[in-house]
Amino acid sequence: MKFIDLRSDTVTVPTPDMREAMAKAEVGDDVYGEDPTINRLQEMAAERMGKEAGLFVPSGTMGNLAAILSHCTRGDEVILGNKAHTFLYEAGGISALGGVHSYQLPNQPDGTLVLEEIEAAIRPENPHFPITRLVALENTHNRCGGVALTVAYTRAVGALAHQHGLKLHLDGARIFNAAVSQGVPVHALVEPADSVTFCLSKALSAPVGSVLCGSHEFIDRALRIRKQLGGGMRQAGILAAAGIVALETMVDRLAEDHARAKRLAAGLASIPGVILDPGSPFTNMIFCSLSPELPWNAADVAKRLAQQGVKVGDAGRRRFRLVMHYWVGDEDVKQVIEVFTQVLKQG
Ligand code: TLP
Repeated sequence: MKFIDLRSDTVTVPTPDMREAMAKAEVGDDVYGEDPTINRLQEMAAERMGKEAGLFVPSGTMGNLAAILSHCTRGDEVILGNKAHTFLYEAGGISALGGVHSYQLPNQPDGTLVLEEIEAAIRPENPHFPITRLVALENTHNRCGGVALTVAYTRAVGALAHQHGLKLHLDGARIFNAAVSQGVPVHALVEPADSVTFCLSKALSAPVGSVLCGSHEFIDRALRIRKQLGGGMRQAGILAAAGIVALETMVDRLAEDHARAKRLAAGLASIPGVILDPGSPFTNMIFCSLSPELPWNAADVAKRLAQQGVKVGDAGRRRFRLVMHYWVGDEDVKQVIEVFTQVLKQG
């Protein structure tokens, strides 16, 4: 059975152009710094982000972990949102592997942290307290519905952090979705951040990898941490080649995903029993719930949708996440609306 898989944009497989570039990629030993394709990707990534240097890492999780461990040492503290991917879904790596303490602030529905709350969370000098080192933001914000943070907000947080001698890290797993949806250059969105991780293997459809970007001095430290984490990948130019194609060909088209997500959301909202989250979709993610009169939970409905060829993520007992991506076309959108309608009718 052919599935329309909306569980995540992480399910995207490489395009034919990526496979060709992978097959032809020039490679070398990257631990010696000798993989020309990785070096090219890192330079391209740093240039796009307006940073001095880039570091290819196997995953967004390792990018965030290497960043936080490069900014902080054991017993230091990072201020981040209680819905941040790093807090919720990275297996507690920052504390398990880095001894980094987290101070969680409530994420607002628009993905932000309240500036006054950030300021109040910064620890004064006192031997009772951990040392606040870092603020971390996420853009787009996954658990806040794929909402994009603005340049103005990111600048305000950067200014606040720097005023207090802290650094700012940005989990920009989907930073290109944030840039395209707001019509702003990506470097403007990440300019206030001292470091940014962005993912090639999500909406950009590459099979593997993320790039961590920052100053030369920061990336030198992150390189050692990546080695400690086992992320020195040798001839991984084969993977980086797909990442280069992703950066060259997959960024501008993200607007198509956002437009399709809007069409799908409108279709779903018209089905009795489906309630769209307020404002959804902001970018490529749709969040919606079952209305209270329906007796089923999201997992049951997701199972029945899958039996009809549509895979969706359950994002709570009665809530779904559907993520639009390169491999979902206009016909698929129609099909998903039809299948949802049938499944909810049948009960
Ligand atoms: N997110 C995945 C799951 O882990 C939830 C998804 O399907 O959305 N930052 C953000 C904002 C992310 O959404 C993700 C992946 C990561 C980091 C981690 O990236 P990977 O999976 O490459 O380690």
